[in-house]
Amino acid sequence: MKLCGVRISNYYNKVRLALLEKGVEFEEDDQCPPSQDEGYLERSAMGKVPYLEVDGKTLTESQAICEYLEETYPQRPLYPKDPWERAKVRELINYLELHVELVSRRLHKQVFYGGTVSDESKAQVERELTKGLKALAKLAKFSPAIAGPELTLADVCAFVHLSIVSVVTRVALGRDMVDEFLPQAKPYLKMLGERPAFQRVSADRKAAAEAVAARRKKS
Ligand SMILES: N[C@@H](CCC(=O)N[C@@H](CS)C(=O)NCC(=O)O)C(=O)O
Repeated sequence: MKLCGVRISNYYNKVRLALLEKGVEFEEDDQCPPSQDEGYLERSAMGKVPYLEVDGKTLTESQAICEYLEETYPQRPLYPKDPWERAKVRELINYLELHVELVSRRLHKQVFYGGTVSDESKAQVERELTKGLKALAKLAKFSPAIAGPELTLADVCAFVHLSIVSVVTRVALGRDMVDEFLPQAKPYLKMLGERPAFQRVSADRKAAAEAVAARRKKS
């Protein structure tokens, strides 16, 4: 089984973290950036990362990949047993990804790729993020994990996504919206960051980001 993508990607890191937390053995091709080349689209139909190669076949979409891993490797589960609690974990993941991460992603063009985002788009993002983060604050338990006492896939998602949303809103909007609407997030992310798998993924993400910055400076 091989995980393909790049270590600066939050969705790639979501799957990598899930694999590491579950203690599943896997190979990695972390030099496999998103692409619209025909060959790449055969493996990842939208040209996105991550994708997982298993026995010559590929699977895309981080959530589908994580659910496949959960069913195939039930050890060290990242979902609670109770169906209601499992659904609550999925609910949190949807809030994090659809109503927070995907919204703030509209600012990436400016923050990471030297482009510009119009004031109108920024205001729209700000409005939608306010709604998404307020909603997340209602659902998040932080007791101590985001869905309750046990670490779940929702924590993995919160870790990889909230840290980016924090930076992106600070840089593009001049306000850290995560900190504003989820003041518990900072100590919670710090606590997660002390787990070995989280520590490792963070360090590797940082190194990958530095390598990208150095390459851009050269070219
Ligand atoms: N819903 C997808 C999102 C994956 C995604 O957006 N990946 C980004 C990198 S973080 C990507 O490949 N972007 C390139 C593109 O959109 O063409 C998932 O959960 O896997």
